[in-house]
Amino acid sequence: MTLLEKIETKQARLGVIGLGYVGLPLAVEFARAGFHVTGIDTNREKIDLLRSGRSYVRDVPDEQVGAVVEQGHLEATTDFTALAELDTVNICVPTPLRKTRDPDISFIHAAVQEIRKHLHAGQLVILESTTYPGTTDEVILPILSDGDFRVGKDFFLAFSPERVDPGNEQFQTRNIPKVVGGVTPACTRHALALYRSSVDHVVPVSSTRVAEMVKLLENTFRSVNIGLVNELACMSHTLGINVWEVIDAAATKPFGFMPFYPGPGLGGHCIPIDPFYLSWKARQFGFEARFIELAGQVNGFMPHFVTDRIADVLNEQEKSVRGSKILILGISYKADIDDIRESPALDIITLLARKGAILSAADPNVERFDVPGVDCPLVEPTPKALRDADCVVIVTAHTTFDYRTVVKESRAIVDTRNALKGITAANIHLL
Ligand code: SAJ
Repeated sequence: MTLLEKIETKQARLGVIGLGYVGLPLAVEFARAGFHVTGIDTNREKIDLLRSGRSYVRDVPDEQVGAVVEQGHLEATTDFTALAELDTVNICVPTPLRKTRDPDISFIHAAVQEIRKHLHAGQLVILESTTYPGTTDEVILPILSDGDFRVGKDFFLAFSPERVDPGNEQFQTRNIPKVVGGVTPACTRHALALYRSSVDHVVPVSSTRVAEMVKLLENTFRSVNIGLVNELACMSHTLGINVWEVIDAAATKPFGFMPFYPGPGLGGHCIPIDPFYLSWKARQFGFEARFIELAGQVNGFMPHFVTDRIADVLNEQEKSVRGSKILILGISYKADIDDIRESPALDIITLLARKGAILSAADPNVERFDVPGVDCPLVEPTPKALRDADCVVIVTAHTTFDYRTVVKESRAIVDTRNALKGITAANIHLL
């Protein structure tokens, strides 16, 4: 039976390497489509949770994991030798930046080396991790082709960018169009066949480089537009104009405009990072990606801008940052999630700690967090905690916060997300 036939009859044995916020939803979606899926991750704790039918990704309910594990459609292991039995492998591992802001594709490398060890005829390998254009062709293909296997004949290789939007209840793996680019047309055909089983809409493109670039355009688009409104926020503050009102009014334009909103900075493991994969690659060819670098500078400045606004608000009370009690409301990188990676709240906490503030934080979605060398306990945002604070800073606006109490009890509020939209009060200071 050919791989295409195995996929079409759902007898193909699928694998997903990397069971994070991308890999786990994908593995579960494949399993719910009726495939036998082997999830592989180096994190023993994740594997144990999955084996006990529990999820650790907010967008994937325990019930979904429990059902596919119970049916035997999803197996989880740390053992890469399982690859020898698999017909397809999706790589969904992290692609962070090094301290030097260069791409770190060591996780991709490690996964591909494991795949190489167990590569057999007819296997389909798909990279989903966001990376620079050329990674699939220049890094993965040579490793998998170093024996007798020929791509497009003995094995198939493609790139398909992940588009998971953590916390988005409207768009999940099944109904987010999937872009797919193969090394050869046969590679594309096989990858499309696999995704058609579990995703409503697949979008073939002519190469892996195009597919890699699609993702980077999507995220650079966001980073640059967020940078634009962040600069506009700083400008509007200087001009004494309410930038939020400006954006809301501009958003009434029924065409040619898409609202983005200023904030305390850019968080998450994608938008602050992915564009620098593109600028790094462009620089190898002597091309300076100026918009990417500029957006990075503007977005990276926002925690400093917020800290200055806090100092201004305290100054109006004839207080210094040093010795003032500052309560940070919301520390995840965006609303209604528990992820604090790259969260601007951590930068703001660090900057305020350096100035000698007495810090505490409140976030109903975050159970623990740590800013090295900084004392910032997690507290309940009780009326007393709000009253005791010299300044309350809304850094992330969870929809579950009761802002009425915040406005009523707080002496001064710096609202970096316009969370108190429509409430006018002397103690509220907008970004
Ligand atoms: N942000 C703003 N202003 C905005 C929008 C976002 O300051 O107008 C901030 C957010 O607060 C957050 C950061 O930017 O700190 C990133 O926000 P995001 O909405 O881009 O959310 P992510 O990074 O969790 O998910 C994004 C996806 N989001 C959307 O498309 C809405 C998408 O770009 C990718 O699918 C995903 O990253 C990824 O995995 O690349």
